Amino acid sequence: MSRIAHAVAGPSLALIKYWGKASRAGNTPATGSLAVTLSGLESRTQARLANADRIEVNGQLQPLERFAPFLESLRTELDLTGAHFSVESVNNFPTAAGLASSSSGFAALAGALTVLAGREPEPALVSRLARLGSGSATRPVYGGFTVFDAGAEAAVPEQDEAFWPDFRVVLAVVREGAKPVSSRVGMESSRLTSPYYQAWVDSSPAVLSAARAALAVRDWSKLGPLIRQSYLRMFSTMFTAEPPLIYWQPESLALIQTLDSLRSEGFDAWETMDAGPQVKIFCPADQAGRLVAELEWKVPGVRFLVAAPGPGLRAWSEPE
Ligand code: 2P0
Repeated sequence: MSRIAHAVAGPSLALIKYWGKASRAGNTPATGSLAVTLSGLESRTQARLANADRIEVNGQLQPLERFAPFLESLRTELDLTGAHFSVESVNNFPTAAGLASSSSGFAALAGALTVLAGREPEPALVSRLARLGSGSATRPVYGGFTVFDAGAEAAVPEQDEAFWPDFRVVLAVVREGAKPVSSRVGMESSRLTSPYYQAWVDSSPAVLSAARAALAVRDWSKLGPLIRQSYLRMFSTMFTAEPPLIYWQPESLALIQTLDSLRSEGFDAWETMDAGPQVKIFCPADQAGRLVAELEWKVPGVRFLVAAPGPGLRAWSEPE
């Protein structure tokens, strides 16, 4: 009897950033990251055995080049030599726009193929397999806060989703479309051409370990400036790449500057950005509503979503 595998994963948003690879072949990161798995946003994936590989995301057939090396590695790792997969995946949030859809997408795909192979979706295994698709996909296999260390093959859990009930993420969606340069291409260009890339890599471990310590005591005043340091140092390698990578839009900078003045009025709201124009803001739950109201008024034309730390990957299979 044929089986269908299901998996659900949330996107992984980094407080401390991964940008650059230690080894391209094995897709291991040059910088360690600390991230939170988000609730409410999710990638839902179904997979079946088929005669040829076929991947649909949000109803659109995908070019196989991006997936072929990943599928080939999973066939080997999961003892499925010669098998092919038909995959359908749906995101309930903008895809490829800097909202970390590759993290939830590849985590869900690795989870679905693991259970399709008749294996238990053990987080350590699925995280390692997900890395072969996307580095950030190692992290949302776990719920709550996770760490993916420099040079590591898999992420590890740091604090679960119940650890900081007061923690919220405000996602400010500045542009809905797909980004012009993928993270993979952007980080390689930063590594090869930015004179600041090595300084970024060398200065990352201290920021990561200080952030882990601040998270452990749930201290906004210590954690916030480290979050800011990490994304601004990461972007410095992009601005100084050749050609320069400028993902920011006018509203991105307007949000950054407005947040700076809101902090001086007492908000504990600290932003980050990824390879796209969206701004993501970490803040206490009791400030999230007021923060959105202030930002809607001061930076028009931006759509806001609010998320909290969410659960890790769920994967199961059933007969069809
Ligand atoms: C992160 N990003 O830590 C960083 C911050 C974007 C900026 O991980 O080449 O899609 O597939 O391993 O995981 C995005 O990079 O890159 C990313 P690959 P990935 O969340």
